Amino acid sequence: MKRRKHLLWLLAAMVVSISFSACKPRGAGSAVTGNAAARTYVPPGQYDEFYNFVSGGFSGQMSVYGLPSGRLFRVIPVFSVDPEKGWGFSEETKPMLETSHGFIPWDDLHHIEASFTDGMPDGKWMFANSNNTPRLARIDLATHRTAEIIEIPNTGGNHCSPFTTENSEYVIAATRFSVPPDGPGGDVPISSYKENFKGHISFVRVDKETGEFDIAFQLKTPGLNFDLSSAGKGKSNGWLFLSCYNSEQAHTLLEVSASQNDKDFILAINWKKAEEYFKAGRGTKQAVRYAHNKYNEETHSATSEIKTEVTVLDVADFEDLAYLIPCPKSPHGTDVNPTGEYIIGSGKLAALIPVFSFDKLQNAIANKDFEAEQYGGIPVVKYESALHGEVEKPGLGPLHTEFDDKGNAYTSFFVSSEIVKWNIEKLEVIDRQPTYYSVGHLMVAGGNSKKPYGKYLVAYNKITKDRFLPTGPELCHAAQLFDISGEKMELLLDFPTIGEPHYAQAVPADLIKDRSVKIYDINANKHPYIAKGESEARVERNGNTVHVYLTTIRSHFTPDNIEGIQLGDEVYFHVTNIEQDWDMPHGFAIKGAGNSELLVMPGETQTLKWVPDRTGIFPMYCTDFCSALHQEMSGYVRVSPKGSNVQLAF
Ligand code: K7E
Ligand code: RUQ
Ligand code: CUA
Repeated sequence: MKRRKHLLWLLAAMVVSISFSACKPRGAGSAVTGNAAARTYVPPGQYDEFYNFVSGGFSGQMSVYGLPSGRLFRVIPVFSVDPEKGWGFSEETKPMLETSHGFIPWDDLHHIEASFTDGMPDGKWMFANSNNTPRLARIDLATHRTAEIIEIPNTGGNHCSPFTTENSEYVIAATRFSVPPDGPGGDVPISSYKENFKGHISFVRVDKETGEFDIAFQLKTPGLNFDLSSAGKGKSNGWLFLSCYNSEQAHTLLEVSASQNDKDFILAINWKKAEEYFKAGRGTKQAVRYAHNKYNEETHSATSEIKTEVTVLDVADFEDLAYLIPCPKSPHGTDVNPTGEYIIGSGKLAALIPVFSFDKLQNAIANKDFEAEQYGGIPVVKYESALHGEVEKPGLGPLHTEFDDKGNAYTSFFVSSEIVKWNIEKLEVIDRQPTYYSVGHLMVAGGNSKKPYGKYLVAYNKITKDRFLPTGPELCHAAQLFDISGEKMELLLDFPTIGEPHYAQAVPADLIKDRSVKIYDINANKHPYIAKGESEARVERNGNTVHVYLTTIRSHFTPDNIEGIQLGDEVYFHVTNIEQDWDMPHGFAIKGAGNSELLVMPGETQTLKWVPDRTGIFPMYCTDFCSALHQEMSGYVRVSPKGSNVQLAF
């Protein structure tokens, strides 16, 4: 009864907090100190200190901001088509959005994780997950493009990802919805959840040099819902910690039925042991289907391949792989502090923050200090024996924790809409600042590394309400920048984000800016349909297929008048941009083309497929303002009836 009351109280608090946030709190604007503007002002022509890579949520994309200015530099298309970059429109980029279910032009991008070397961001890649049709992406920071996407089998709702180990040996992805393993055996009654539904944790191996990744193996667990995870670092390097909600193993009305137990779990995995067992051949091969898509920067084209097998190890078959730590209540984030000693749970419905000790956990495991009953074949460590301590009454609805370089933690509270700074050793609250409104993730620059840069914290809020000029029924989501160099956090800036922001990473500008690819060498372009200069521009017919080798340079297409196209033809415009100047793209569009447009960078070739649906004259034009004569950069294509005697001419 008491438990139930507590839950109702929390739910009520949630509702109250959301409706309260509808009115502008008095003095909301005055939380900003006098020289905040100066501290976020990056003078014209100067660079920001950090790149901030921010999840775009249900937009499917990743955005790149500068910190401290909050200026938006780029939206990197990842899981959704993007007209601005022609992503998913060109024949070259379409394979990136292929899955075992076919071409899927949308997904829900939640988390972003940097590549790490010795526990520090190395500026090479960003990893991102998609939640719906489970995928992982690798973004190359030299090109700020998605270089690789891999589908994750045996998974439903790939929320618990991507999290990388200390040297990015592995990117981890785990299932949020337990599901029966892929394949024909998946056709089971939903009520058979307890027997048939399983959790899977994927270990995606990353090549240290090229960054290329693929699934090495998966661990199968009882039907747990994995929410988020963190890899150990320093002393806990070699371990993984995953929060699990729904220990009730409910499959309906989770809102209530998955909120019964006082405690759910954090699953601790000894991943180095798992790797040993995998290498010793202890796994079983399972037939699955998953897409593996790669973008090749030499051919400027992607390929998609369907893989058909994965190696699975069942944690219940091993005694020393996995341990459960009870964690109050429906934990969301689980975060490991910079030294690797403390593991912080964030029970969404808990009125405290539990802090676990890695040393104590190791002792408990060594002494078999376990609960009498296992859970699905996994030993459950006694709560008290792994606990460093609890932060009492920190706020309502804790979600995520990040760290600074001085032994402090910062936890986001959705329900009470605030960020709370607390000392990890002493478990004492030091400061709290309201967020406007209902913060989800937060990020300290380098806050999940071994040596956080400190200085800046960004709150990624779920609700904007009255912070910006109203824009109809829907408002943007918003981020808030805090200076955390002092004892008290100081609010410096609000800025809007794209989609719904979840996790983000900040990397010092110096680690990335000089690695940026500035231009592509046309002579290194290995695209099979390149025209290296205007003299190679031409139109070729092969049955009903027409290949147009088109070049662009300020400010014309070659060729720009094409006749002899017939209804029933499939026309491929292979557009090569022969400019050799940094940042001099040309665009390409033709009336009536379903694939819309291309954006072609200097030295690149991209292809637009067009199947004309009627006869007539079709204008084409450059979509990116490229010179004073951009409006002149256009042409015509004539389409005649099938079997017409109009000769091919260009
Ligand atoms: Cu990382 Cu936003 Cu998907 Cu928490 S979730 S808020
Ligand atoms: S023209 S650069 Cu499209 Cu009116 Cu403006
Ligand atoms: Cu080329 Cu505008």
